[in-house]
Formats: sequence, C-alpha cells, structure tokens
Amino acid sequence: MALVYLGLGSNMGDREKNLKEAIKALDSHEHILVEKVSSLYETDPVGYTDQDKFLNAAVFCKTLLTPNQLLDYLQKIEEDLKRVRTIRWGPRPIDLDILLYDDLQLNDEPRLIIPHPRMTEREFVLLPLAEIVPEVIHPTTGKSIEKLLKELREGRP
Ligand code: A4P
Ligand code: MG
Repeated sequence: MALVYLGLGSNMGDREKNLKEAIKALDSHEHILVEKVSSLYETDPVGYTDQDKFLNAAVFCKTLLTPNQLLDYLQKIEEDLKRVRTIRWGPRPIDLDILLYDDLQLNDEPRLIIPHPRMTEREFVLLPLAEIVPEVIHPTTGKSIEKLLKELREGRP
C-alpha cells in the first residue's frame, strides 16, 4: 500500500460539511484507508485574494490506487460536490490535491505533478500536514514537513 498525503480546501457554501463529505467519500473507497485527519484551519485566500476565507485540512491515507487512479477519484469527488453547489466561475466548494505519494517524484505535466509543486510555499498546506505527520520527508527537498513549515515562517528558502 502507498502512503499518501492530501490537501483539502473549501471556501464556498458549508465549508466544514464539504470537507467532511470529501473525507467520507475518500474513506468509502474500497482501496483507500483514511488514517489521520488534521484539524480544520481557517486561512486567508492566497493567490487570487478577492474571495472568501478557506477552510483547509490535510489527510493521511493508505491506498492501493496508483497516482493516476487516485487523481481520477479525487476529481470525481470534486465533481460530485460541485454538481450540488457550484455557481459557474465562482469559488469551488472543494479542492483536493495530492501533496505526496510515498517518496515518488512524478512530473506528468500538466495532469499530475508530485510532490504538489506549490506545497512548500504555502502555510495553508504545511500547517495542517505538520499537525498530523511532522516527521514525513518531502522527497524533492529532503526536508521534513515540520522543517519546511518552520523555514517558511521564518522567511528562509
Ligand atoms: N494537478 C497537477 N498536479 C496535481 C496534484 N498533485 N494534485 C492538476 C491534484 N491535481 C494536480 O487543478 C488543476 C489541475 O491540476 C487538475 O486538473 C490536475 O490535473 P484544479 O484543482 O482543477 O484547479 P486549482 O485548484 O485552481 O489548481 P491548483 O493547482 O490545485 O490550485 P492551487 O495552486 O492549489 O490553488 N488559499 C487558501 N488559503 N487555501 C486554499 O486552499 N487554494 C487555492 C488553489 C488558491 N488559494 C488558496 C487555496
Ligand atoms: Mg487542485
């Protein structure tokens, strides 16, 4: 089984419910086992800032799915939640990203890049992840999640 770390975000509708439904959908897959779920963190929007605050979380799972199969399933969950609640072109009710998949480094641009290319620059990713798995090593930098978070906060590379 592969050990995978996912980032979750929602800034539309009932954000807590969206995150919980996404986690329930993950756990309902016969080849995904949800092992740890972080707290939910309210965060200011990064990037396109003219939108509502996010709730972010991280999840540690074990899975028999390949990275591409896992991405397909995450996108199915996104679609299922979107179909119920999205306003066209508005913020999305759920964003599910594969942050890490074992110590795999994969660049199948643009469909799938692992580790997630922006994760080391984003506190809303590292903070929930550091809560559940501070010791896990980010394979591209060789640094632990805890160390990456500390460096980001101190403004170091
Ligand atoms: N894709 C490539 N690699 C991956 C991966 N490792 N995991 C592709 C998931 N998807 C991956 O994603 C666009 C495409 O990325 C997918 O079709 C997939 O094939 P998307 O979720 O449709 O679009 P997006 O969310 O706009 O892109 P992305 O890259 O997930 O956006 P970001 O950069 O993650 O930004 N501020 C706060 N506070 N909290 C947030 O959660 N999220 C974003 C989204 C911006 N600001 C935020 C937050
Ligand atoms: Mg995404």
